[in-house]
Amino acid sequence: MAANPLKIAVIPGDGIGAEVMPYGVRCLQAVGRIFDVQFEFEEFDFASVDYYEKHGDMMPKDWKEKLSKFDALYFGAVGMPDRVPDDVSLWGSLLKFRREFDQFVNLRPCRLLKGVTTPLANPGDIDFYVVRENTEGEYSSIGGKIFEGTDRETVIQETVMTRTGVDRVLQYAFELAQRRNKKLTSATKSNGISITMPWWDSRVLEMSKKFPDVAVDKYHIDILTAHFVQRPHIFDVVVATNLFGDILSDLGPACTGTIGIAPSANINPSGTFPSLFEPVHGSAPDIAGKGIANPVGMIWAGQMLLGHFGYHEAADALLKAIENVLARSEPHILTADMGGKGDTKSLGEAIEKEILA
Ligand code: GGG
Repeated sequence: MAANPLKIAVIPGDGIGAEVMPYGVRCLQAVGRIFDVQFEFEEFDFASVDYYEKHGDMMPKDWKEKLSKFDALYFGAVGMPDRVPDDVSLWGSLLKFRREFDQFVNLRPCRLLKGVTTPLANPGDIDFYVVRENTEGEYSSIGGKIFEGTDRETVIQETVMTRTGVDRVLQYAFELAQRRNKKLTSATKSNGISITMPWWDSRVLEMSKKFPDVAVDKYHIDILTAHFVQRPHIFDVVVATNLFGDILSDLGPACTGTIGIAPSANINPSGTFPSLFEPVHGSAPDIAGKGIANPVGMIWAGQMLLGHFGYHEAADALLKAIENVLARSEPHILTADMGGKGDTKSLGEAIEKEILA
């Protein structure tokens, strides 16, 4: 039986993360009231550049102790590059959560919802997951600079792939494919990146022997991005390294209308540590402070949180509420990224109202 009440650490973060978060919480509370899911929310001001400017660090020293007692983290966005370099804010917060809480799966659904306008000419029925390796790969801090400031300046950054790290995310992706349409696509670039990427391919081949009923195909990342745009309906589960998965899970939602609606679950499958649920989008400094950000990614991330804890009825109802509101395509409700004239408040409140209707 899932925990009830669910103890949720709310970490709004920066920019539009803090603007969409209240609607994520309100929608969870609304659906919780109907399906008898209790929440205990506690909000934290760290993992933000405001906190950094006050304290000289993105998080307090005891952040792990503070957050370990929660069932899940509900996270907005991080980064304000005009104030703190992006790599400092990201490595000081979100990447620490993913690594220290061993959230090695980043699950990112990509679905074309009714009523949402897509830029694609022939979208078909888009409904797939990107499974992104989330704790190693190209996101490594191993490397360095030599001869800085001279003509011989040299910069090196290593990619790290471990057998444990790659096999466990592949296993997760294969299991997901097995529960869905038994089709898995793997993304690499094994002609150009000639050590790590062919090795990833070999681990896919090895893992596929345990899942003979799952059809596997593999693509180089460059042509795969073209297929995402031209034939996105052919995909079901796409597994990729940390960087490639990040890119694909921005491109996928852009093909389904807007990255503003895309959710993401950073999962620690064993439950030893809390998992983290966040919108795919970042802090969007260009629109921050205007109240016009799309709250759907944040709200949908809350839906993934409910599903993660086995509250499937509540999760289905929340997704249905999102779908119903978007399907009505009311310009005064929808945000500008969806072609509307509404704002964060109009769209967030419409979904909350739909849950309670
Ligand atoms: N809501 C997620 C967020 O703030 N993303 C900012 C970002 O750049 N994330 C990088 C990543 O997911 O690897």
